[in-house]
Amino acid sequence: MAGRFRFLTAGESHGEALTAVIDGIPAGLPLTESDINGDLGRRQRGYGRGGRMKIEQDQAHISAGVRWGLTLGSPITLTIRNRDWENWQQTMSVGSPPAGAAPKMVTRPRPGHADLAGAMKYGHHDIRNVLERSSARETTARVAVAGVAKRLLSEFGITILSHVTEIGGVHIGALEAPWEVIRQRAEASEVRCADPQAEAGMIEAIDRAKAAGDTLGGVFEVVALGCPVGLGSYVQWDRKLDGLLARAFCSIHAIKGAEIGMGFEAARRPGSQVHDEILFDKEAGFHRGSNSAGGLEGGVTNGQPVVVRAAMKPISTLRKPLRSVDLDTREAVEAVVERSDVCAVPAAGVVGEAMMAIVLADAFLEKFGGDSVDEIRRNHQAYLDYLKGW
Ligand code: EPS
Repeated sequence: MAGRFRFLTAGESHGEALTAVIDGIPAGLPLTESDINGDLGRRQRGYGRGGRMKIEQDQAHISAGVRWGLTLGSPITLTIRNRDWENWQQTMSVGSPPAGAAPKMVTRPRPGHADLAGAMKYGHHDIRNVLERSSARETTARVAVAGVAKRLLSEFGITILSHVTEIGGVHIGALEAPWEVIRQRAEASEVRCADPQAEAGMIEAIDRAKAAGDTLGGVFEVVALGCPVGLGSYVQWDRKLDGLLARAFCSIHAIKGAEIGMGFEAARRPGSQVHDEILFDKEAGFHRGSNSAGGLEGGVTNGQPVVVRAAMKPISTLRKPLRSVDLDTREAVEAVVERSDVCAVPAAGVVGEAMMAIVLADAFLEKFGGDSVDEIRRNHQAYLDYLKGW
């Protein structure tokens, strides 16, 4: 990342809380906890989620960086309490557990999870020391951080939506609807899918996987509307916005691939069927009749919607476990079964929105940076006025 919008998260899945510190937010941005909590709720929902989501009601608490409803320009601290911690206080105790009460170690690594490689890397013999932090529960903190990024972007007309395009091999048909309609349909759907026929197929597939003790992955699409021309840069590899987005999306738990615009399909077609022709008229200025590029050319936004899709593998905790080897005995065993979800693709779409918001907020601050929202507004307006001359 260019490094204007910086953040770190901390916290174990069943520890006391998840925490994030964000640096780089300008002064004067209106911000309340409810700006963050809406998306935390959206991340928890979705057909195929497991028992944990019935326990949690994720809510962010702001404890630094905001006074009287406005950001101060100083770092912002967010905390989300894990309700389930009440049930895990001994297992996750910061001090040693009482003598004789040490919880059982986890020694049967799950194929697909960080369990085995993480234990070998950090020298842990109790896999709990790995799975607590490698759990996708961490995405709660990212979604909270992105609540602040989205609040900043919304001041400048940039909004982000997501919808599920595929679960367990069931995919949507052609969607000819405007983005706002797709957003509304996805928000009303249990699997966050805008195509009712595919939605029914996805729900059936999840039911079948659940009955078989299996899990399912899928694909979601994230779209940013309202980005001006010129975020990111073509001049250096680590400033290309497409590269930054691919990295951010692939950093989400269980994501194995990200594609931009037409993505992998562009590799199969001739150039004449891929590139978005350049048009001009007095009213619209420079514009395009299509958006195969997904809003990015040369690593720079071109004024079209920014479109990223990500592929999520099936969750690696299977109720009907795969073969594994016990770390202690070296014997062939079944992998450990932690309580988990059958499918979390709908939730992953909300996490994808979060990573899109964080990367765009960073690029936005790099382009229009200032210490206060007012200063950014002046820089932004001057640039928009300049673009009108094109
Ligand atoms: C998650 C919380 C976790 C899991 C899931 C994501 O809670 P628990 O382990 O207590 O059920 O449901 O994490 C995983 C699927 C994983 O493999 O780590 C959450 O808040 O999203």
